[in-house]
Amino acid sequence: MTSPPLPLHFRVFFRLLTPRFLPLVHNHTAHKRPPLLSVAPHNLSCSSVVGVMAQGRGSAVAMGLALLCLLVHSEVAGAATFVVGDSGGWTFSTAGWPSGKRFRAGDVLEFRYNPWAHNVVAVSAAGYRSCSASPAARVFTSGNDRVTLARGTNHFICSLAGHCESGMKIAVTAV
Ligand SMILES: [Cu+2]
Repeated sequence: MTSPPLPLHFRVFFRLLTPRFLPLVHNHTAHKRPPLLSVAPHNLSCSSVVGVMAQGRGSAVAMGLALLCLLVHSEVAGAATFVVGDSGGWTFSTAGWPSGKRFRAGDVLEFRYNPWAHNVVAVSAAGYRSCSASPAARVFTSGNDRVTLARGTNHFICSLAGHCESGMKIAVTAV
């Protein structure tokens, strides 16, 4: 015996209560860039590896660890998350939001919006200019979409009628 599904308006209501719609007011600038991987099992840290190498006792293992340290600190640790539009979220007049910010390939854009009112579509430069999406375009509709930036300029629009024309579009260049 299963109970019938909740009526749609209840489901919408509960959906709006979920935590991801509530924290719109917190934390709108880029998060700090915490290392994704802490290379410190037991007493081993990157600095101790460097110390071992400096003392001329470098082994293949230490070499490997040193390389890993380099990788972790240069690439992976650099990934940051940006909430698009900051406290206003992904909405009209967001087009100017990227200006003055520095994005890197691998950084994540988090689009927060009401999924009943908007969407996010990854488009080409031409699609950005003309506010149009090709049928093959990636479309995001969750209301809390995380999109990883590729190197170069990444373009996104809302494809609902008139929204892109009202500034619901961003071009984000990642280096
Ligand atoms: Cu929209």
